Formats: sequence, structure tokens, C-alpha cells
Amino acid sequence: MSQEQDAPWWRSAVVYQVYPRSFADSDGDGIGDLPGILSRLDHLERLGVDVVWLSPIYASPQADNGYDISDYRSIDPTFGTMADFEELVAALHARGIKLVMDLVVNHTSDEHPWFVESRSGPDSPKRDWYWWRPPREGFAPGEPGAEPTNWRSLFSGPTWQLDEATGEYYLHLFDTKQPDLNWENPEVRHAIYAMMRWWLDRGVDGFRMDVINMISKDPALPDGVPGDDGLGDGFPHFICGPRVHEFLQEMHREVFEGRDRDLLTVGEMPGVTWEEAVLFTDPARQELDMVFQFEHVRLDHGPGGKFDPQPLDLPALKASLDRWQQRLGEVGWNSLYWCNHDQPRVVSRFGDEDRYWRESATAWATVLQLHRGTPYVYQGEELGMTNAALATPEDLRDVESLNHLRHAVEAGMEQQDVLAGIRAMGRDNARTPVQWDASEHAGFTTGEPWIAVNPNHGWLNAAVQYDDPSSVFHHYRALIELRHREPVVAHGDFTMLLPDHERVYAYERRLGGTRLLVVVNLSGEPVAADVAPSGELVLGNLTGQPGSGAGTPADGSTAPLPLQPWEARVYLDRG
Ligand code: ISL
Repeated sequence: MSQEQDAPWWRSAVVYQVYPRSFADSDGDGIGDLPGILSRLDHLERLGVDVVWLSPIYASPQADNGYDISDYRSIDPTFGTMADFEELVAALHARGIKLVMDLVVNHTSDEHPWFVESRSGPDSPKRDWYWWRPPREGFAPGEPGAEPTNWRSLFSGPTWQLDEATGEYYLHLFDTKQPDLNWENPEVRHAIYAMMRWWLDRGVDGFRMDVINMISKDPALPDGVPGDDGLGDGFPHFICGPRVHEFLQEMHREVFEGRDRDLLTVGEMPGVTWEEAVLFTDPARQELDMVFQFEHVRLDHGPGGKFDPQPLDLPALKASLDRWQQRLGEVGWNSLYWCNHDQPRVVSRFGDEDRYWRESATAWATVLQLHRGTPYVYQGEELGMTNAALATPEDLRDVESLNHLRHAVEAGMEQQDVLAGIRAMGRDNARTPVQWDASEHAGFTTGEPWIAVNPNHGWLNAAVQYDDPSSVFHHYRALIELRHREPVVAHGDFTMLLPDHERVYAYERRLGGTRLLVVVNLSGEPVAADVAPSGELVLGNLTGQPGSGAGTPADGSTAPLPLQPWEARVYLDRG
């Protein structure tokens, strides 16, 4: 068997992320749901994706839009019923599309029966299912500084919440309504493994594991280095903690062993290094198939963090992605993404959403999709959807942004300055309803949408793009088709070209005698790229260059390649 034939199926697969709340609403309550997804499967099949990753649909009070689960084995009525779920799985499988669920097991909702029982008292049999600690030595409950560690929550403020009834604190790395499970307790781990098997038995094809590199904390719970806000950086003490590999290997044994190879597991890992990612994704270690790393999507974070964005340094981006390509090239595997429900829209963040909207959206797509790894397309990214029009605090829905706004203003920042950072980087940008057509609510709902539809849906929508061969949608479709057709895309090696160029992203992929050359002008000015095309122009992003061999054969010239603003070219030389 050739290396390609023996490779796992997901090395040539493309995953599409559905954020169900904003994908399609079938019952007019203004919130997306499972029947709504079912009604849009033609879109996914036409795009050509192989897997759907469904953000959480479990019972949840929706404090963090479902990433706060109160019953792992039921479908939240907001999204539908278990029958709706089973119908969706069957319909996806009938179209040859797999379904991966979002597994949120670093924490539950504070309304989960496990936590309700745990907080009922210090003698509760489930007390040790969560992290409970008394106030810091010498402090009374509720006294400033009494928190057991000084860690800063990812959603602003301290990571410990006082439970008045018992005078003890519980740990929540995220919102107060998201208490962290204690993975040191084998009862917790085995309850989670049983739940995972329960979903696999219902036809699920794998899991995207939410912040799974946070499940092992340093049991000594040491303080972090304090920042300006007096809170400490806990990352060194809960990111890739001492037992994380042990837990994932145990999960693999308890859940996946003996199951067919047709499953996909991807771990979301804020702060993971490539060194750790090699360990997580080395098939010999039987932990995960791939991870979501964050190095490339933190390059534009300024001194003030995520909500203090800085212009992107392209050579730094190329150096980062090249490092991951090289280090996870032989052992391990990369996931590839710009967008998801937590990141701003790539065309607004790194492209030009005005003059060169189509060109820059398709330019960034071309850069990402032909790297070595499994690409993830986030709902609406295939349409070039842009950031939301977030004008006032009333437009915000996301707990991370709302907590940040409150804490930053309390710390003395001007509201309009805080809002400027949220407008650029807030997670609501990615959570506006998918724009299906030009009708009042973009075809998303017949009711009042839970979050405003972007006003640009009048011209930016799927219906318009289906009939335009040079649309963003058809460019994504062509990129996915190229990955499915040409083994060099999934299995070729990777060489970065022009690493120091400030405006051009160029690389080549080789497999046997085949060479794929990707060269993209990521600027609004014409540029001459010093690369030597060979073979055939198989894909371009300028109007009239839809690809599939329609381009002009390269003459092999070594002269610099002239590129228009935001022009992307892909050459295939079969040697
Ligand atoms: O917003 C982020 C990206 O900069 C991160 O803080 C993000 O919250 C982090 O990557 C963890 O995300 C995951 O866990 C959160 C949930 O809010 C996110 O939606 C989920 O993707 C807590 O479950």
C-alpha cells in the first residue's frame, strides 16, 4: 500500500463547523436548530466537505451558548429533540458526511446535577467531582485575596467563586457558571468516558474536545505571576498539566480502542506548543488525531491581550505556520483554521472587507486550505462573511465580551476604547446568522434573530454566490475539490518560500515528482513575486480564473511573477 493509501481518511478530509445557534432556524424562534441544519445539507454537500463539527447542542442554560452543559445526554430543546438529532446523523451519513460532536468536559454548567449535588455540602459524595478549596490561609471567606489561587479567568476576573453556603470556593477557568470538573477523580473520568461511548453508539463519528489541555491542573494550585490587574497568569499551572497525556491515553483506551478507524478526534488546546502537539498527535501514543493550536491567531494580540489588536506581521505568521508544518510534518498532524466561533472573521481581521472583499477572502482561503493538515471551514467563511456591526453594548451577546467590558470599565478604561477592541476581536463577530439570501433576516429565521443579522446580507449571501462561478463559495469548493483530487495536497511535504516577504505568502508542496506551487499577494498593491511557476495554473482567484485547468500554462519563467492586489495562484506540475 502506498503511504497515501495507508493514511488515515481525515488527512484528505475537510471539516465544516456548524455553530447551531446561528446556522438556520426552522421554527421561527430566532435561534438556529437541528431541523434548520437538516434543511441546509445541500449547501454542505455542494461545498464538498467531508465532516460536520457541531458546536454543543446538549441541554444548557446557554450562559456560554452551550459550552456550559447541564445534561450531556440530552438535546437542548432550543435546538430540537433526540429524534431531530438522529434524523440529522442519518441524513449526513446518507450523503457521506460524518458528524463530530463538541465535547466540553473541562467544566460543566453550574446547573448540571453533578455540580448541584457537589455544592450541596462538604460531605456530598460528589464534592470531589469539582475543585473546592477553603479561603487562602489567613483570609475570611469573601475577603479580597481570599481566593485559593490568584489565577485570572479566561473570561476576566478571578477563577474562584465563593459559595456562601459552605464558605468554600470553587474553580472556574471560564465563567462563574462553568465550574471546572476535577479530572484527578477517577469517578469523573469514567462518567465522561461512559457518556462518550453513549454518543459513539448513536452514530457520532468523533469529538472536538473543548480546552482539553486544561483538564490536568497542578494539584498544588500554585499562584501565577501577577499582572497589572493583580491577578496571576495561571496558564503555566493548568495548560498541558502533569497528567494530561495520561488522561488522554486512558480516554483512548476506554472510549476509542476497538472502534473502527473512521473516527476523528481533535483537541482544542489554547497555549499548546508544537513540542506538546507532537506528543498529543503522535499516532504511536494513541491520544488524539490532531489539535487546534493558537500561535497563529494570537500574533495580532497586542500588549493588552486579545482585545488590543495590532496589525498582522506576515513574516511572523509565515514563520509560525512553517514551524508547525515542519514540526508536525512527519510525526503528528496539523489542523488548519483561520475562523471559528471564537475568532473574528478572517476577511475583516486580515483581509480587506471593502474594496477587495472577494479577492482578499479567496486569497486567505487559498493560503490556508493547501497547507499540510486538515482544514476547518467555519460557517459563513465559505461565503466571505465579515465581522458584525457591533455598535453598542446592547449589540453584544458573548459572555467573554460582556465580562471583559464590565471588568475593563470597572478598572477605569473608557467604554468606547473597550468597545473598539470588542468590535475588532469579539466572538460575536463570528456568531451573526449565516447569510443565506437577501431577505429580511437573510433567510436565517422568520422570527426575530437572537443576534442581529449583518446588514450586508443584501449582497453578501449564499443565493447570490451559488450562481457566480467566481464567488467566494465556488473558490472554497474548488480548493476542497483540489484537495480531494490531488494527493500532493493531503500528503505532500511543505516548503515555505519568500519567508521574509512582507506581502507575499508562497509555498510549495511536493509528492514524488509532483509539485504544487501556491503564491498569494496578501496586499492591496500589485507585487512581483520571485517564484518560478511550473506546470499548469490550476486555480486562481481573479474573476475569470475559476481554475480547473482554465488558466494559462506557466512558461517556467524565473522572472518575478506579477500579481494583482490580493491575487492568488496555484500551479500544479506533475513532473
Ligand atoms: O476566545 C478565545 C479565543 O481567543 C478563547 O479565550 C476561548 O474562549 C478559548 O479558546 C476556549 O474556547 C473554548 O472554551 C470556552 C468557550 O467559551 C469557547 O467557545 C470554546 O471554543 C469555554 O468552554
